[in-house]
Order: sequence, then structure tokens, then C-alpha cells
Amino acid sequence: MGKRNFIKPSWILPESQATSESVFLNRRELVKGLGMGGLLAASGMTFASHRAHAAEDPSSGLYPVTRNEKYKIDPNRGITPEKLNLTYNNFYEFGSHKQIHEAAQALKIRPWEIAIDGEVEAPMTIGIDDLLKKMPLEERLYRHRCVEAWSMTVPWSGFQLSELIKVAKPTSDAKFVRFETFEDKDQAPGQKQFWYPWPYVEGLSMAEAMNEMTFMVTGAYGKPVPKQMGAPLRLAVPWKYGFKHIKSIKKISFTKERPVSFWEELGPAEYGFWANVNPEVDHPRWTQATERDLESGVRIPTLLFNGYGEQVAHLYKDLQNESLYR
Ligand SMILES: Nc1nc2c(c(=O)[nH]1)N[C@H]1C(S)=C(S)[C@@H](COP(=O)(O)O)O[C@H]1N2
Ligand SMILES: [Mo]
Repeated sequence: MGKRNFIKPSWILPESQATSESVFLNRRELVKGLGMGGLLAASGMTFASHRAHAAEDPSSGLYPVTRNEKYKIDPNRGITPEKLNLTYNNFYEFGSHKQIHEAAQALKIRPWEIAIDGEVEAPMTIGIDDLLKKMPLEERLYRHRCVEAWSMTVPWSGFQLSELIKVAKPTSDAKFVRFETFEDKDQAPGQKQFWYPWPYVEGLSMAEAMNEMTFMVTGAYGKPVPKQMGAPLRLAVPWKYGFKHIKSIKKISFTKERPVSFWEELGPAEYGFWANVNPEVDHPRWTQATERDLESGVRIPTLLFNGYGEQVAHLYKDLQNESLYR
């Protein structure tokens, strides 16, 4: 499984060939096919289903939470419109394309238990609503840079992973954190695609996991995080490529060994463990020097560590022999 059967998914096409067209062409087709009224009706439906989801989510009363003003985005750019973020997603469990928002509504997000195990004083399981009660929730504006060279800015709500690590009490043997997504073919038809190494796995070093930027997402745009964006618990590590931002987490394990992530398992020549954003290190098949802003479509320069060097560059000082940028 994996390497030998590696089939190039659509999203690893160069940006120019894949994503921009699919978003803008689909919209143009919609306008042509339905007329403006139809387009508005179609987008209205998306909003209605999102509202319904927010209403049924038992955590909806917790949001909005107070914004932590320490984390700023470029004021000229602003926040990516919620509507765009709700309808343009990577979530391979629900399909290997961007239009998975409807399929993702099949995900059952309650009850939702998260297992914490491995190199910890005592393994435990905690329900998402109990976890939400324990954690100090805040909002942060973060940039998001996908390896496919599109990007956006998102108002995430959630808590710093370091707060959860305090509760988990890892031992001194813990060197890495391994995250695992749910696995259920009935809810997620993408998981019937047997050539992918399900479940989706990601990992961080302990130092990365303890960094102040490392954020566990439970909400977005002042509401519980929607299913297509990784409800009820998702990772945000904004100085790394988007594929590190694992969605719908069910298990957090502290390990001695470095975990092998989903994309690393599939294509180790193209996707590594560290995956830090760097405009000077191209993907083997396209440039990483610039990125397409999802809202405006304008190409903007990519920044080292996606602009978060001040917060994270020190983590890599002693790792210069590692492949840090893919
Ligand atoms: N479980 C899981 N998590 C995932 C993915 C996925 O396919 N499955 N895709 C990743 C990629 S490539 C990106 S860019 C982000 C996209 O998040 P968004 O849809 O909220 O923009 O989710 C990441 N997390
Ligand atoms: Mo991505």
C-alpha cells in the first residue's frame, strides 16, 4: 500500500492546472446555468445548511470567543470570506477534489471521544464537550498556505495545544505527537479508496507541539468549526503547509519515534515530515515562490515560515540536516 500504488491525486497538480480553474469555472458555469437568482439560491442553501449544523452542535453556545489580538494578519488582505472557506476544501475522506462540503455533512460529530495515549503518565479518553469545558478558548487570525500554492486567512477559535499537553502529562520519553483522524467508510466514502493509507495521520515534534503558534481548532468564523473544515477538532500550524492541518482528530499519541504522515507515506519524494513553508524550496513539480489568494485570485509572494519566522525559526536551528521544507 502507499508508495508502490501512488496515484497522483488531483490536488497535487500545479495550481495553474487545477484549483483556480475548478473554483472559478464552476462558479461561472453556475452563473450561466442558473442565472444570478439561481446562484444566490445555491449559495443560500450552503449557508442554510451551515446554520442548521451550527444550531445542532452542542458547543454552539460557546462561540464567539474573544479574539487574541496578538495574532495579526496583513490588514490589506483581510479575512477570507466564510462562504469561500465553506465551499473550497481539502478533505480526502469525502472525495479527492474541493467540492466535498455536502458529502462531509454525513460525518457524525457527537458523541466524539478523543483518545490520548502513548508516552503519557496515564492514557485517557475525553469527550469533545468535556475537553471544550477544560480548555481556554480564544480566537486567532491565522494565515493558511496549502502546498498546492493557494492561501487564505481564517479566524480560528480553539486553544493552544500546549494547554492540552499539560492535561495529557507526557513522560520524558515523548519526543513526537501523532494525530489520527476518524476512520469510517460508511460516513466517509473516500476511505473506500483502498490505495490511500487511511486513517489520515500527521505529526509534530514535541518542541513544535509546545510552541505558542500550535493551535487546536474547535471553531471558525465565530461558530463551531463546520464539518468540512474538520469538526470537531482540527490542528492549525500556520507556518507549515496545509496538509499538516489534520482534521477531525480522534487520537493523539505521544511517541518516541517520528510518526509517518499520510502524504509522506504516499509520496515521500514530495511530502515530508517537517513541511515548513519556504518560497525558495520548490515542490518537485511546481514553484512555491508565490501563492494565489483564494479571495482575490491575485498571486502574492510566499513568505519563509509563512510569515511566522519570529515565532518558530528557532525550532529548526539544530535540524539543518533535515529536509525541513517539503
Ligand atoms: N483528515 C484530513 N485532514 C486534512 C486533509 C485531508 O484530506 N484529510 N487535507 C489537508 C489539506 S491538504 C489542507 S490544505 C487543509 C484544508 O483545510 P480547509 O478545507 O479547511 O481549507 O486540510 C488538511 N487536513
Ligand atoms: Mo493542502
